[in-house]
Amino acid sequence: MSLSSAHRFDPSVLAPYGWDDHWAAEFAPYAERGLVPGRVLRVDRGRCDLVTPEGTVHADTEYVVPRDPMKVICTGDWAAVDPDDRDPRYVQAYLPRRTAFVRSTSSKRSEGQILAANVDHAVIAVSLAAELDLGRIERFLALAWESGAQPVVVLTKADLVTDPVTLSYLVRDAETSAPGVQVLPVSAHDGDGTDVLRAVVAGGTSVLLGQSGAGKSTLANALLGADLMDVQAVRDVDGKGRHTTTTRNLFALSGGGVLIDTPGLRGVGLYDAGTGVGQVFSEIQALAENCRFQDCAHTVEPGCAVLAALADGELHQRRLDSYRKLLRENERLAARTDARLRAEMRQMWKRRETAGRAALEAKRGRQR
Ligand SMILES: Nc1nc2c(ncn2[C@@H]2O[C@H](COP(=O)(O)OP(=O)(O)OP(=O)(O)O)[C@@H](O)[C@H]2O)c(=O)[nH]1
Ligand SMILES: [Mg+2]
Ligand SMILES: [Zn+2]
Repeated sequence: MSLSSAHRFDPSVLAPYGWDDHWAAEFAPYAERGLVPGRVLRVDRGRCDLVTPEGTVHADTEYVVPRDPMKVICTGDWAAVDPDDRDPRYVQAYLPRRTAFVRSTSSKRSEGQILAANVDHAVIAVSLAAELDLGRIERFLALAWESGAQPVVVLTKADLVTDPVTLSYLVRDAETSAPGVQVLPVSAHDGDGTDVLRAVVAGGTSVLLGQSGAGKSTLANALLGADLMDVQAVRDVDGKGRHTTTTRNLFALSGGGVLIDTPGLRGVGLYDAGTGVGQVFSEIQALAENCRFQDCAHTVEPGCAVLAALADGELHQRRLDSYRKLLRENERLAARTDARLRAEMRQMWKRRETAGRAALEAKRGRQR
């Protein structure tokens, strides 16, 4: 390790941002090269801001932007950056991710887009200002489980539901769609529930996810105790209007924990989320273990425990329909990814064949 970098690097500075023994060990080979560790606060057009022992630095991301969007450096990543005697500074590498929140970029393509890296809690913000869309909650949950983070559902703007009985029904509806997941009604305006949420996000890194206008940035400001994120009145109910937040931003919370605010997501396509879907519908999977046939499709089979649960009201038809829908979507995407891979392989072989033939002809030409 170069003396100067050893001297400069005081890891305690990065502790509030989640630096620990694990990251120190991962970073060791880069420290030997005289590089500086940093956590990505935000990424913006080929550059990024990182918090480092040398303060917040701006660095070029050219070396860490490969063609695969899943491998592009992202908010929450831990990186190795040039020391301050280099100008411009480059991010030289980023450390292997512990978790990654990924969605598919659009329904027509089958590429994954990474939304946040090294996240422990996925805070799914759903507004109580509109009718609860349980299917959307289930979709976000599938991606959250798949990412490796522990999800929590936050029902925002709880002050708009003035009747406590109505509120308790809404919470219960969300809970039936989220087995094993905490559902928290929260109001950033009057502070209800924010203490419980603060306790959840105090450990590790949390990412706020949800539709535009769900109140993510308002919640971030409430947790931060400062107006660091811009907030704007919702322009339309379906979230297709302008998004207030446009980049993903990482903050250290004074009470412990790290928070990432993200721009609203219009849609979240599943991306290779089979395991996640299973976890969202864990009660259906548990029921299915008692079906007479192991490959039961829960449609007409005799001795089907899922159909029996539907019949006696233990399981709701909406849940089963939603489960099937997400499973189908995930399978379609997997098939498309396979088709794309096959097409790429064919093209590669074709190119090799052409190149091989050209080389052979050139050789023959020389021999003649
Ligand atoms: N009544 C009420 N309104 C809230 C609450 N939290 C947020 N809002 C309002 O909801 C609107 C949208 O809030 P934002 O925090 O900007 O929403 P966002 O999820 O960050 O939106 P994007 O950045 O576009 O993704 C603003 O007008 C807020 O004042 C709340 O607890 N109660
Ligand atoms: Mg916002
Ligand atoms: Zn069955």
